[in-house]
Amino acid sequence: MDKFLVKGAFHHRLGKGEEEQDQTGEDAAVLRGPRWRHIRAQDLDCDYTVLFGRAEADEIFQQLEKEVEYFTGELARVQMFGKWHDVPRKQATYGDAGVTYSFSGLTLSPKPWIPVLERVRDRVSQLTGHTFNFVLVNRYKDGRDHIGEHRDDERELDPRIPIASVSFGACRDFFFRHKDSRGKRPSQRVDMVRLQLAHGSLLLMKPPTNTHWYHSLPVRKKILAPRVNLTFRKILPTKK
Ligand SMILES: O=C(O)CCC(=O)C(=O)O
Repeated sequence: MDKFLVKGAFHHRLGKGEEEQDQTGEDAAVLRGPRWRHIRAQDLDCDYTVLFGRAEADEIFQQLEKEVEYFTGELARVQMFGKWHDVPRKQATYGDAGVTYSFSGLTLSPKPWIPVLERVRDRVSQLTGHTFNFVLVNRYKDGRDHIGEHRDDERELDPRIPIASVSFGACRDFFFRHKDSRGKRPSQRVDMVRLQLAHGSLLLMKPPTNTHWYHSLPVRKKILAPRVNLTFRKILPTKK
């Protein structure tokens, strides 16, 4: 499926103060087991690898396209400054029975796992040693769909467990911005961290990254192909 160019599978524009360790190509990763790229900056600790080779990533992407059921109606809209807008992408949640999470001011239960999501989840768990009870699926129909700057620092998330972000489809830019370097009068100057998330890739966002850094997937109008991103999370049991 050539339209999903695995451009810069390991392409990461290094910011000042970031370290780069280990670099190799996708084929080698598939043959010898994944090679990690470690991305470090002030309070940022992420690891990146290509988890699925091209053929497997294509197959999973096609299954996701067929089987994931996205939110519609009110859940596909968001209120900003008192006005309702369509969310600029599609979203769905799946997870363990009994798990609940807050979304747009509502307490929701995810849909039960489907085999394609279990397949990706189990592969991530096998590789990282972490287990996940929830996944948020984001589908971007093209480069106009996006997600604005936010931190995944909700209190319901287990703060010790990384968020595992697995991408399929179009390769997209992904930016991190430090919380103290936002706005007109930042209290610190910290360089942004810019990544490209390739087809079949895994980005592990490890603590304390999401406490200190916002992330976003910016608009890229030249991108015409769709992309599906899965963020596997560990949600803490609700206190009774
Ligand atoms: O699509 C992506 O890579 C980002 C998704 C994201 O930011 C999130 O699930 O919180």
